[in-house]
Amino acid sequence: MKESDNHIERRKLIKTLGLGSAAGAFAMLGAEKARGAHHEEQKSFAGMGMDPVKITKVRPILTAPYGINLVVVKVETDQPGLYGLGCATFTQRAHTVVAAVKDYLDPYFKGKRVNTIEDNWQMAYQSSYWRNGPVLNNALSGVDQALWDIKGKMAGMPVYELLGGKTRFAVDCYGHASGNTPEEVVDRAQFFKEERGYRNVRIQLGGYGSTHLTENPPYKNAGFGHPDDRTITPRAYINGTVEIFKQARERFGDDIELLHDTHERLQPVDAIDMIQRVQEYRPFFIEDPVSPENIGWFRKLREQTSVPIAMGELFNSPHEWLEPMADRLYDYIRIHISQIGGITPAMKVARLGEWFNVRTAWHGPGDTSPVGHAANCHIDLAVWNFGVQEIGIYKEPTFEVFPGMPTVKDGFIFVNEAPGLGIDINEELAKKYPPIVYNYNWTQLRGIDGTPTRP
Ligand code: GCO
Ligand code: MG
Repeated sequence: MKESDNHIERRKLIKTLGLGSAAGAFAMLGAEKARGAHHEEQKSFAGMGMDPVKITKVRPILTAPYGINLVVVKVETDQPGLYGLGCATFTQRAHTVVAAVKDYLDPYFKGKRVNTIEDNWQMAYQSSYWRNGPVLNNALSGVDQALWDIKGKMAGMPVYELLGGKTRFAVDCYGHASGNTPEEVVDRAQFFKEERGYRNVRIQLGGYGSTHLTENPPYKNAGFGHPDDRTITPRAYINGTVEIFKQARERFGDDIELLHDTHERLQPVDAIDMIQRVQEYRPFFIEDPVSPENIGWFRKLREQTSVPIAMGELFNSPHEWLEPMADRLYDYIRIHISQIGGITPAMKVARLGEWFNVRTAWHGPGDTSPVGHAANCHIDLAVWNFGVQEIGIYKEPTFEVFPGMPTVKDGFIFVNEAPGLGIDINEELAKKYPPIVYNYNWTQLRGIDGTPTRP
């Protein structure tokens, strides 16, 4: 194998610095590499030992570079230039997370050590007495992920190395193919397969529950509800979903994995019916067949289908995932890792899943910030029971606002091979994309008679 420039560089560096600090040199090389992608302030903190670096500031950053409110937390330390980033994105209530970080976690964490991540997590988690909610968990996640980022920088290695190292070369992912007609959906799936090299594609007819199929619902004609409310007709949604699976299999045969998100929009018994009807088309998984409130239906569902089930993006509390996981009632865990408090708890969920053959499929659409994507992928690289990773298609200015964010090639996600999470934020640029006014509409779902329906 021809000695790459990399090797020549490395040999030169070690020569100049002398073996004593080879480790530091390697880290510096890593940091050098990343600097291209990183903000200028970065420098190597490798080999500086863990104690006594202290937290000096915990700051929320709210930005919307692609029209979705993202909350990123920056943890600053008493070491000049040493800081970490973490995702705290709960886009539906972004301002409340910002307040929780600013008014509670900043004063709480001031002066605390950066290296005692587990202790910091447990003590902060119980500091509100009431716990396990989306706002406080997201706020805590921002700090937790940032502390892993800092520890990686101090150790001079990517976070996946701290989590046990790679068990695969990259992260297999899936894309979102949707359209208003079955043909449009299958065409979009073809784009992912043939132009992007994806092996896994999620297919949806219209938005979740195919609400575009219901026009002039009776409750609106009767002046009930709000004109912007969305409406689901379960039969139309189920038939449409069966049709897109049918047409996709006709076009691609088994040369593609097909995923679908029911998004908890059906009555459990209808979800069982739909899953039985698409079973012949061999879905990779059906996601959120029931709402977290209907977890009790899982056993009934499991008894009636062999279709793999994915669940969990709405989970905040261990009470929601523990027993169904231990009872092997689903196959993929879809948690939005900031919703449960970050990398520290997510690693525990992943490790637990290993014993019940539940694989990871962390939540990763647009309302997971690029920092959250990096955190997802570092875990994905390190855990044995990885399943698949959701990720959207990102465009500028996102890459400029978040230098070092994971990239996708041929349906695989690659993290930036740099110390920590490998990602940074350009705060000046982020300020150019102030938060948007959140649009609730998509959650305002009703049945044709106006009955509120879980979104
Ligand atoms: C998914 C999800 C999302 C959510 C969204 C809520 O599987 O990607 O269901 O699309 O609806 O994250 O804000
Ligand atoms: Mg979903």
